[in-house]
Amino acid sequence: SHQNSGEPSKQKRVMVIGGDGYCGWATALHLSKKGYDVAIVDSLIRRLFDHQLGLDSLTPISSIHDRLRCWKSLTGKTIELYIGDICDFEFLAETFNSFEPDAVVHFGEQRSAPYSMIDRSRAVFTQHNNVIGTLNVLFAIKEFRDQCHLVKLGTMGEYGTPNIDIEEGYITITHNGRTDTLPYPKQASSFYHLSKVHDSNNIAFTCKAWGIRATDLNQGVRCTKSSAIGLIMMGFCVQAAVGHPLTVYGKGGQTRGYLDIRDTVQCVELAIANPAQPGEFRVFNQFTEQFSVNELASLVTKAGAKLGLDVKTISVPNPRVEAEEHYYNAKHTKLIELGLQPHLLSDSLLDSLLNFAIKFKDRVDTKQIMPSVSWKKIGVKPKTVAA
Ligand code: NAD
Ligand code: USQ
Repeated sequence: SHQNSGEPSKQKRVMVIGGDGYCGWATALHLSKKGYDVAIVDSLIRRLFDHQLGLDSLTPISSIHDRLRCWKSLTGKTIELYIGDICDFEFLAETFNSFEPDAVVHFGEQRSAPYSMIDRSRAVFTQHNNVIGTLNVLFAIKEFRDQCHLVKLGTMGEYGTPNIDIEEGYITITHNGRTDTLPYPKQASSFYHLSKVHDSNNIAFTCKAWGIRATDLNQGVRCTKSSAIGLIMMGFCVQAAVGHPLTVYGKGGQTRGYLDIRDTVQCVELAIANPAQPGEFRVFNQFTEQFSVNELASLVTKAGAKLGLDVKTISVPNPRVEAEEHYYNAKHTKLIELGLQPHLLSDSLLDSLLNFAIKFKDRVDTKQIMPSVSWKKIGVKPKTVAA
């Protein structure tokens, strides 16, 4: 079978929904470089959230038009661009009929857990945007491109933190003497994470009912150089750079799966090159290492010391509702079997994240560092969090 050999087996047309975002942009470039025909579909709404919340990314982000022009001048390759909201079915139908994708990689969702917990209207927006957007993609595939493979970004957070091993999507259970392989139980803990659970259910059902081919990539937290909300790894590096103590929420035993952005793009390419069968709902757990919050804090403290930073840690009352000490052992072998070669978190990567944070530390708004969104206090009154 075709496995990550560099060139796609046949020319494939890949639509990257959410291609102006952090993971989507990196993926669009990677696939374009590998010889796929790529189109980006994005509403650019992420840029609006950041304005609304008074958040700036750590580095300035050029406009999507400038980025695409730059790519063309560097490589000679064209990436097509469709600007619009996938919740608008007419727009989505147009993009399908115009681009005729063989695969759709769907990153185009509101991805912040704290954002979804700000107030009722943000919770509703998150679930509407994510669930209806994905439902529209499923209808578009059924109607216009029934062989098109959906590669959907899910999250490890769909599983929560059960006191047994986490499997990849399914678990075989024997109950009262009978045995079946069932969807792994989901215990998401934010309205954002729940939107991913709802998506997974809708995708599983349409694979069965309509013969759609789909891969759900339950991604862990990825290490990134981007903005302020969530994403603990870069958050800790930024705190270290500006001399703020690292904010460990509660006891700090919260353990999650993590991966490098270079592995995100590899995983997506592997999924596209080895598509699911018609009617198959495949689930891969997409992360390469697991760490607790305390472990991350101690890694950043050590890396900071090497750069002459005196990094302190404080425990802040946990703004979230989550287990702070728990068992965690999640399988992640299916992508490795397809050929994933992980970039594990190394001293040199941490060094470069920290140096990056130091370089851009003047752009950091230190008022945004302490958590401002409470899982318990969320209410119906619209909240302006920038204050
Ligand atoms: P991001 O916010 O940087 O990118 C998402 C992009 O989707 C944005 O450019 C946004 O404008 C676009 N978008 C949102 N709703 C849309 C709509 N209705 N129509 C068209 N475009 C829309 O997020 P990211 O960090 O790159 O994450 C991408 C995906 O991966 C998300 O689905 C996220 O849930 C998932 N994921 C991310 C992580 C992580 O650590 N960042 C981990 C697991 C899963
Ligand atoms: N945390 C701290 N201190 C901080 C920030 C976070 O202790 O200053 C803790 C959180 O309580 C949580 C963990 O660190 O237990 C991870 O938080 P995070 O903000 O890095 O990540 P999270 O909100 O879970 O969401 C991110 C992405 C989301 C993706 C998810 C993968 O924003 O899109 O789905 O990671 S996962 O967590 O595996 O579900």
